[in-house]
Amino acid sequence: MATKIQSAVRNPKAAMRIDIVTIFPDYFREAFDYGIIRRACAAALVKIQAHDLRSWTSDKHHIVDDRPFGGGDGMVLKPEPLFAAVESLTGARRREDVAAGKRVVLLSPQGKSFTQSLASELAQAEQLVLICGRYEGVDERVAEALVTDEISIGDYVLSGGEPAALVVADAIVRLLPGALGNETSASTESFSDGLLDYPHYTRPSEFADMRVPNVWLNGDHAEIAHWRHEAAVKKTKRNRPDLLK
Ligand code: 9WO
Repeated sequence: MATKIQSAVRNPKAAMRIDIVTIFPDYFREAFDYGIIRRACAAALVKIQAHDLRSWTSDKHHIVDDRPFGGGDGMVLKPEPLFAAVESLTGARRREDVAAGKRVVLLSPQGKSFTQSLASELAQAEQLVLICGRYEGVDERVAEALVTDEISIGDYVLSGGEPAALVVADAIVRLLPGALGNETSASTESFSDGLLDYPHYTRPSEFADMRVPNVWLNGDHAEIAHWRHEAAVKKTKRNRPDLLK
């Protein structure tokens, strides 16, 4: 007998929602109109919308920023429009009221690392709200009391959270069931086995004095699988020795 307990995962038939909160919604206008992500949107696996943070202001000038307490250069995103945005998009006014299947993400250099495994976890959600910071930062009460996940895509400073939101949305949407063909499991396993991808070659077998290694051409699938693995280990040693430890 089926219970009525609702797990924290999406109904596989319902589209995931991705709501992006930004002061530059136009930045995303064409970003999802290409390739796998476009097909996933067209197939209604996901509905992605970019929202203007200024639409959640109530003053005449739609002000979203203010000067930092304690002084210093630049401006900080005010908490009120961000709390209003998340409330209208999720129904929650605080982190602890965010429903189990929803995640409220702040893209920030102070976040935890975005990895393939975090992408897989977030791909289970029914709704993601991606908050993009700007100026010198975001009022810390947003990170403390509103967001469920503060995420960094890498150790560098951007001019805003928007490029990071694109990266996170892309990595998640391609994992949604039906977004890829049958290559899905292979292309995610190449990271989950802890190695970089193996090199790929195509025709011509000789180009400008550069030959494709013979083992790649001989059609022996077992031997090719062996050399692909060897090449992946070699490349990982050279470029990402940290992954082998
Ligand atoms: C600016 C700055 C200047 C000197 C020293 C440290 C500093 N940190 C920042 C900063 O964090 N600026 C942020 C720019 C303000 C909010 C949005 N910005 C942002 C998000 N930059 N980089 C990200 C980001 C997000 C996710 N993963 C990596 C970077």
